[in-house]
Amino acid sequence: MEQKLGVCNLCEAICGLVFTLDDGPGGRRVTDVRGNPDDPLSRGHICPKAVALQDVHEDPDRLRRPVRRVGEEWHEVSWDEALDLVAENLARAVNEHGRDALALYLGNPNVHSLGSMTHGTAMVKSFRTRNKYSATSVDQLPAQMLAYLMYGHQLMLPVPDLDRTAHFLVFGANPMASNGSLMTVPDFPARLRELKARGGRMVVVDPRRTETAKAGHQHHFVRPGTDAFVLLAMLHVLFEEGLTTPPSYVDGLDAVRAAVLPFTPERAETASGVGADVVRRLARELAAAESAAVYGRVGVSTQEFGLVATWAVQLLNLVTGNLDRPGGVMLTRPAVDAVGRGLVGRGHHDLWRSRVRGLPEFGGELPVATLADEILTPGEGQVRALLTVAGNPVSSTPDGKRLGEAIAGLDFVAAVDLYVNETTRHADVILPPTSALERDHYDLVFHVLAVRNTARFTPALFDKPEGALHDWEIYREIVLRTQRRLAAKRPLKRRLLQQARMRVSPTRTIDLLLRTDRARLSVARLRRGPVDLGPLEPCLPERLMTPGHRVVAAPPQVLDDLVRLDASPAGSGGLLLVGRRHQRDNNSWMHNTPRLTKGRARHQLLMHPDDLSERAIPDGTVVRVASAVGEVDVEVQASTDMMPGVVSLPHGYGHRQRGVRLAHAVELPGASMNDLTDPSVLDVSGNAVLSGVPVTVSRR
Ligand SMILES: Nc1nc2c(c(=O)[nH]1)N[C@H]1C(S)=C(S)[C@@H](COP(=O)(O)OP(=O)(O)OC[C@H]3O[C@@H](n4cnc5c(=O)[nH]c(N)nc54)[C@H](O)[C@@H]3O)O[C@H]1N2
Ligand SMILES: Nc1nc2c(c(=O)[nH]1)N[C@H]1C(S)=C(S)[C@@H](COP(=O)(O)OP(=O)(O)OC[C@H]3O[C@@H](n4cnc5c(=O)[nH]c(N)nc54)[C@H](O)[C@@H]3O)O[C@H]1N2
Ligand code: SF4
Ligand SMILES: [Mo]
Repeated sequence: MEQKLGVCNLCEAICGLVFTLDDGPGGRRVTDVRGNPDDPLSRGHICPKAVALQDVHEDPDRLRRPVRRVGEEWHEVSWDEALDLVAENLARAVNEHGRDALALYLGNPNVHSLGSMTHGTAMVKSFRTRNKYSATSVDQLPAQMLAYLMYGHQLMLPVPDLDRTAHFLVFGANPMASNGSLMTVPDFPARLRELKARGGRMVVVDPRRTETAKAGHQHHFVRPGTDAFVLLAMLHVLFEEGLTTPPSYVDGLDAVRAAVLPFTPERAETASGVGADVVRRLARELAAAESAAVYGRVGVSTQEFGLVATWAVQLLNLVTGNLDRPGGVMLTRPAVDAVGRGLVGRGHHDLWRSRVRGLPEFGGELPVATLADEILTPGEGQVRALLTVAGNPVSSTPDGKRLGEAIAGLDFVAAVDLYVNETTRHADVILPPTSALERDHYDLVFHVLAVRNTARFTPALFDKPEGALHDWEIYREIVLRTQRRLAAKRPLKRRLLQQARMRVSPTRTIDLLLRTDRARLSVARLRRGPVDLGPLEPCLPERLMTPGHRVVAAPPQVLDDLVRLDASPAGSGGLLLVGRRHQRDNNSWMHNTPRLTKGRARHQLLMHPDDLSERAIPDGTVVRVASAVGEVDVEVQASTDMMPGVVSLPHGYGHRQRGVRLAHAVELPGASMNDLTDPSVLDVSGNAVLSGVPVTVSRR
């Protein structure tokens, strides 16, 4: 028996783990997974998903060898054959139709893999296509764009200082289930208990009385998609009542004050259902708190006014003096400063636009909601081939059904993925990397977003199996083999430099980065265990990356969109659909592990009993949910936790309808929420609108 430190890379909480390994007849196996009580960040926390790391590792359905699709059948092929096939066809698309003919889609797990961060990004750059897409534009694009506009870097995202805050105001996030996002907070429940014990308060604004809302002190229902009205009205009140105490290094506050003038609490009440008195109280309580952090996440960023709402969240922290203050929202100082050292670019906006809909790029990416248009619309620059890496856009992006059909018609599709999913089932070749337990890990991104500065390197639990490749080795091979076949060669010197970089392992790269950063750590040091670098520290305005180190409080892109908000029609009064996460789900995957899927079903459409009786729909029956783009059939469940007029469905279900059979586990019921979401409606940032989708619900 042996115990080894490890990490869970399934969500942003990045919990430190202790694995117990035993040698048995079938070889070495994990026999126990626990939270590491000595971990300075996660302090022993673990959730049910961590044990599923083992299930994925041992899952017979997980791909371990490259596979090639012939018709509906998959055949194992050698790495050489698979990689050459991919290189040949990617190069062909580029050689025959130009480099924009190749589209790339990067899914969420890339951010959770060291190899993807060090080598995947290099692979993506090497293709120099404008058709670059990722899960960012169905998630946190407004936050990144704002960080770029206001603070000068897309990842300069102030994190709630949860361990010290006196007042935590949450819009559109459910950290009790999600364990936090753009806020790496491994043991949210414990930290919340501590907040309460020191007399702090948590207030939640959400169209569903969520697990988080129930754990807090106050909860207010808000009509989906209307947070901007509430948040702007709070700013309005703060200015009106002279409750602002902004720092000195801010430009544009006069413009902000003028811009929020039309957004009164009364108007917020009409639009959002949050009472004008409540809006005033929320603003006054925020200003009066000894320290406060306003936090908005998926529910706020994936809506029609996501950029404005996300901006207003930042502004509330700023004008109440809570930016860069202990207990407020603060920047981190990780052991590898990915932001300060430029490992991630600062960002750029609207340097080019998408071919079909003319949507602006951000940071080199186009909104994934327009990928199907770029595939289906003929003309120069039309997408002919697609490479997806750790993603499932058919399940995760608006009108997934249409996107799936579009992908099925492409000349060539390749995927780097562990599974045949709703998207990769259309691939010609799937290249599976090693599992998370077989590779070294350091969290380049999530330490940047963590509520405490710590550093942790975890070596692979198992050796790389014979005949397997790590993801970074797959990226390296794709780059080398494709470049050889491209007609238009880049200058030799650049190619050689790039090839040399691709050959250095992620672990060596991290070691170098650790050694040359402020804390002077190393992989060798971190092999002995994680290191605590202390609580978050004030560091502004010096670290701002804007000209003159000033916060840009009123970016024109936001002010322009206030005009659109001002003119937006009041809701029709019909039903609005929102999403939902459960602790045992992980986006669209991990439904193949019985340990996570057993127990009470959780795929249902939640609906208020009054809304059910108004339509004479019996609780528990299968209903038809229809939107502007599609319809799904799903079981309905009455819930007084829903705001009347709002229904909620988790995303990432409906595998069978999209052609995927989960052989190893029970066949899950449920439908894909993204068969209902509408790609034609976008936030000004280009982010998809997944919250507040107008739907009808009827008996079948
Ligand atoms: N309606 C609705 N839609 C949503 C959301 C919502 O709230 N509502 N949430 C959105 C959000 S926040 C996100 S982040 C996206 C996620 O969207 P995606 O990133 O497109 O999808 P995932 O479901 O995360 O699928 C990840 C895929 O990566 C594979 N994978 C897992 N680990 C690895 C690995 O180590 N290497 C490789 N190569 N592959 C791996 C899995 O098998 C799976 O197929 O969904 C978005 N879509
Ligand atoms: N267990 C689990 N954990 C996860 C994931 C997972 O799939 N499962 N996914 C991970 C990923 S990729 C991410 S990005 C994070 C997301 O982390 P969170 O942002 O915490 O995600 P959700 O749980 O979807 O919470 C969004 C909340 O917004 C509410 N909401 C919907 N529309 C509106 C609106 O218009 N206004 C307001 N105020 N609220 C609204 C919803 O009711 C929901 O409670 O979670 C991560 N952690
Ligand atoms: S909260 Fe759960 S899924 Fe997230 S990192 Fe921790 S153990 Fe893994
Ligand atoms: Mo996400």
